[in-house]
Amino acid sequence: MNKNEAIKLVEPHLTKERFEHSLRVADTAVKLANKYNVSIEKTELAAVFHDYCKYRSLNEMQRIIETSSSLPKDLLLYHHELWHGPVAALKIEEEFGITDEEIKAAIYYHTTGKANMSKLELIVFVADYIEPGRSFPGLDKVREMAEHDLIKTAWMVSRNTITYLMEKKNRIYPDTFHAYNDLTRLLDGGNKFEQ
Ligand code: DGI
Ligand code: FE
Ligand code: FE
Repeated sequence: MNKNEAIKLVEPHLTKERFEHSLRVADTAVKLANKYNVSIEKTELAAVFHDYCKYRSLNEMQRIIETSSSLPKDLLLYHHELWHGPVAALKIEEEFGITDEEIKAAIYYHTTGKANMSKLELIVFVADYIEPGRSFPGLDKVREMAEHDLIKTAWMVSRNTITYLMEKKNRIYPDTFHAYNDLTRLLDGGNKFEQ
């Protein structure tokens, strides 16, 4: 499947704003893929499909998580905002036959991140946050870092998201913390006490 075919499949499922966000994430992700030597074709598909299930009903997503043998049930204990990535990773295989594990993982983890992210996972995680339609506090610095260091950029995204969630007194999914801890370890060089 190529980017244009993916776009045609995604568009009817999203609002105009969300669809345009997805296209901007794809453009941003492709720039990062060029800079950091990642497959452009995989990046395009992962980015175009990343929010494919954003507007599935909560009932449907809940049912999919409950009945799937591969999705962790603890997702249901956390905010439903965390469900659309894992559900989309499953659905694009089921509905469109996309079996590529790297693409599916980048979609699956785009909201939370996780430990040991691949370059493709990092790129979708970062592009979703820095695409030109976003305006978060401190975003200029994150965009600037994306020109230089993918790990440091993902670390900033992870830190900003956790800080924001804590300020709102939201609960934080373990993978969200795992991403932060792992990226911090990579930046540390692992040379502090084993933490
Ligand atoms: O789908 P998008 O709006 O493009 O962006 P997204 O999928 O990255 O994130 C959706 C929201 O999820 C965003 O406001 C941050 C939030 N989020 C990320 N990690 C966690 C989380 N929300 C909760 N409650 N817990 C988390 O661990
Ligand atoms: Fe999303
Ligand atoms: Fe998104």
